[in-house]
Amino acid sequence: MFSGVSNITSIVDNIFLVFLIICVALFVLIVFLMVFFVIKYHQKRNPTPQQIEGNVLLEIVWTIIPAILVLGMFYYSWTGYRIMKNPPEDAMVVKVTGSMWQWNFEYDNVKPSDVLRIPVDKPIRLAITSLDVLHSFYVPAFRVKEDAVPGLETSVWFEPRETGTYDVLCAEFCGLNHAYMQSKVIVMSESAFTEWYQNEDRSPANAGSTTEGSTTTEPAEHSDT
Ligand SMILES: [Cu+2]
Repeated sequence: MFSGVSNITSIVDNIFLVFLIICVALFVLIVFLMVFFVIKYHQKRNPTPQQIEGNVLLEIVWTIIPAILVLGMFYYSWTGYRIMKNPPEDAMVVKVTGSMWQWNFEYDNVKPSDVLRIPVDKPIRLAITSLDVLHSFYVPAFRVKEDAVPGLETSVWFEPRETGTYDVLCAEFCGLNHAYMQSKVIVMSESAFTEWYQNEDRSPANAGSTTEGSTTTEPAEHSDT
């Protein structure tokens, strides 16, 4: 089925697609039955209403089928959730700190950055926290979202599959400039990443900007206030 720009994208999109198909099938069935019964039991054809007192077989069927369906949907989602909650041991860890109203990233070698630069096809684990209030680290293209909680380290992982630039948003209303609490994920080829990572220049200018790979999302208007 779907493949996506991260391994999580395909997991989430496939689950979403299966749920959508089930929901559409049920919708069609229910609407069809409603119309069918309205016509079949119209007053003209059934002038005298008939009293019906239960139907054990029917009740068993309409209990068991939805139960199986719901348990199946639960199991399928859980297989995805299990992957999302278990980062591989060899994942590269990047510290993510949210604060009003910006995201900051820090690497193992204490290199800071205001955008998240990562190598393609490598598992990345983000160790997320907040300096002030609740925020939520959100990369829509990766289908990755995790709360940033002051005093607590939360964690999320993914493996980017395509180089490019993707939006980072805050998904937890956190005050006046919540809407402008944006950053970028830049997925780079491994060699380009290593070159940047090993560069000793730790000034924000070097940490912040170069363009690598195709731009998949438009840079949003940025406010520094
Ligand atoms: Cu925020």
